[in-house]
Amino acid sequence: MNKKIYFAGSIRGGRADAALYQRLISFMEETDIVLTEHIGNLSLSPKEASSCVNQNIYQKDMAWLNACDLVIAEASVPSLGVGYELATAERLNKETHVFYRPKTGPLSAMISGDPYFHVHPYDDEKELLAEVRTILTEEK
Ligand code: 6IA
Repeated sequence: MNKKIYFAGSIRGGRADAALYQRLISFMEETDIVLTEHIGNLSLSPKEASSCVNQNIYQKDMAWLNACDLVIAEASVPSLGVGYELATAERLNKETHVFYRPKTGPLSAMISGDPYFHVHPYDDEKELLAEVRTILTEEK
């Protein structure tokens, strides 16, 4: 309850799963706090931005990553930014869970081959939400 979650999902890598991110974020917010709820914003545009805007995004996201209790990533849509966040989460020693649908495509070996990450393949949204609920109710 009231864990601070850093949710990572693709933005410039592609928005095919944006509606799924939105539903997953709402689900997690029933019990906990999602620091990065903008990832599920369906009107978020992945277009190019000024270097100043990019620097602000980077600094804010790194501060949230530092402050979070755990990281949950949906990595079915490959994203450079999500990969960077996962490597940073490992460096910061954050508990990190990575979800992906094998049906959509294989996960990068740089994530599935790194024993630091808790990797969760899933078939459908029901299974995704049930596994996330289990993670969020675990006492640490
Ligand atoms: O390489 P990607 O864009 O797919 O990286 C996505 C990941 O990087 C997400 O998990 C976010 O935490 C982070 N990220 C990338 N872009 C943004 C962003 N605005 N705002 C917040 N976090 C971001 C991008 C929109 C911009 C055009 C104004």
